[in-house]
Amino acid sequence: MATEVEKWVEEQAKLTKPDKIYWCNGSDEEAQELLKIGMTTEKIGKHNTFYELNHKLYPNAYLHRSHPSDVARVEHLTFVNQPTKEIAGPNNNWMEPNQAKTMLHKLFDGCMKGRTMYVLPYTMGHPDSPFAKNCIQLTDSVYVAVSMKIMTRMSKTVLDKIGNSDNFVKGLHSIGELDPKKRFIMHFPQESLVMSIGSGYGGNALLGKKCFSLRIASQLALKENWLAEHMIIAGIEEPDGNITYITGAFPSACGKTNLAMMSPSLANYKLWTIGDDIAWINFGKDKKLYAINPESGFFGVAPDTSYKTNPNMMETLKSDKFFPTLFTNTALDPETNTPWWEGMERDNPIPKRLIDWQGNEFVFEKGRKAAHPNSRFTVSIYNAPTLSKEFDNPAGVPISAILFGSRRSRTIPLVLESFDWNHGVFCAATMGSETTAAAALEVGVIRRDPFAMLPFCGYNMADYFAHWLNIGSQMPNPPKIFMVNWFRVDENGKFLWPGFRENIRVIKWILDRVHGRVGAKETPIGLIPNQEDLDLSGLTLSQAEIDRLFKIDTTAWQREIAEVKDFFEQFGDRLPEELWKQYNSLKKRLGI
Ligand code: GTP
Ligand code: SPV
Ligand code: MN
Repeated sequence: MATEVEKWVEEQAKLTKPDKIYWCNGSDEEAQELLKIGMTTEKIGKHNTFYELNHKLYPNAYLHRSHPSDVARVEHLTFVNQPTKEIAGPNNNWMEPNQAKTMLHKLFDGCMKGRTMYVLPYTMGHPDSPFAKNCIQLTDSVYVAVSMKIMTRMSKTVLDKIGNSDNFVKGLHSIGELDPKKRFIMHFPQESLVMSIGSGYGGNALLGKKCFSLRIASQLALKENWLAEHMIIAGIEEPDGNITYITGAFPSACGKTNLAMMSPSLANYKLWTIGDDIAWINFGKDKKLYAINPESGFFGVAPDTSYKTNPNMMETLKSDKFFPTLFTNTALDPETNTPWWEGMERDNPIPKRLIDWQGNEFVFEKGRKAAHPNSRFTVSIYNAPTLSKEFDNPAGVPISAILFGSRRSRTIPLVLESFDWNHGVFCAATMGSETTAAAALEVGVIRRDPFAMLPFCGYNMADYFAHWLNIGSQMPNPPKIFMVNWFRVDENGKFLWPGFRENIRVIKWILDRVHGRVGAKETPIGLIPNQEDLDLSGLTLSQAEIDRLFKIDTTAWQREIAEVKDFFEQFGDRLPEELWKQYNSLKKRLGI
């Protein structure tokens, strides 16, 4: 008797018509085989899928060059096909589910002819965790199969766990023709199904990541009273040895991985990593919030990673513990056969010769980059020297503070504590981030990215805000909520705050607040530190710069208030009344 998994795989094979079906077990030997296929027979454009790097300097490392048109998530081709447009919300692209399936079936029909279909059985979360989910992804890409071994817990035991039930998350993926015109990433939350075609890249193709662990999981979380968030999880050890756990949401490319791996500049503070991108947060029996990281690897931005900015990540990339490590669309130093990216010049002189991310001889020219700006590494979290001993704890860690951060040159101070949970939800719901500091300085273009979840919430964000308000109302002592902003600038557009390792100073104040050790100063927008409580020892900030980090710029806030109104109005009646109440109170406090 065929199991439900076997039946589903069979059906998808009938549609996609692969030459072969191979069931993966997640072992190192298997990864060796897949890498070999990628280095010999499988090609992306003119390049082999994989290229072996110098294993003396980077043990276990391989380079992958993607199709040049396939280098990032594609939000305009990403759809959440809820039963109605209203349920999907203004924050999602939507298609009627049956119509979407008809269209996709045409694209998937025969797309794996001449190729192998890999069946990937994996769990998101530790298999012993009550919060873990069993998943099956099908793919015709060895790059995706090897990446999923690193990013998830892949094993045949998942199949035994699923047994005969049909309770598993389904992902069907094919690189198709890698044609942007035939590229779609479509979600069917009602069926816990993701169908993705035409891209082999990260969040488009590793379906356990953004597609399942955020878009589909956020919908499950709404139904089941938990939270699926775009957040880091870390434990901060204070000099007395006590560890406090925090989570933090920052939009893509706004500093999550760096914060999750921070090497604190303050003596006797340590940071223990649990996750750098996704947190699943559930109520414990004690009615406190507990977080797990459903992933088991980092898919991190390479440019700017260096021993100066993120030594722990450099160590992770050079570790020989977990096999293998992938580099995607970085440049190559042909002399040493090692990956190279912009920012490495902080540690060593730029090599005389470089091969760019597309495999061509790099010609140095102002503004030209050798590595793609969104080039990434895929590496096991077990390689991290800062890995928390709680990482595999099936229950997760208790959360005492939730941080929200983004790039704001003028409005949000270095750190701000919300008055209470509902005010914190308002702050997070109105979060915005500047595309680049330079552009923002001139024209002030800000994209609203509530909770850093705009591209990842699998349903109407108005309902998501209501869900957060509801979660808070179930706790007598909810975690404190803070806004942080490492990106305020001076009159010349230069970052005022040194950031990176120095961010521990802000977190120290946050912990002091959590443990009731210091007071705070009330402002119209929230609570800020009394200056003597913020440890700035050893920094060379002038009083004027410190003032500027916390200044409330009334003109900027007037504009902010107007933008928030426009943003809220697109949700119509669905927006919780509480958020308009918060909005009106803020206006009154600011005297606008
Ligand atoms: P995704 O993987 O896309 O979700 O990104 P992320 O949020 O993990 O961002 P990441 O840590 O990779 O950082 C993105 C960019 O922000 C890099 O260029 C970093 O150098 C920069 N960055 C991170 N932390 C800081 C900081 O404290 N100060 C400044 N000025 N830049 C920072
Ligand atoms: C992000 O864009 O937030 C990422 C990379 O973490 S991806 O996996 O492509 O979504
Ligand atoms: Mn991310």
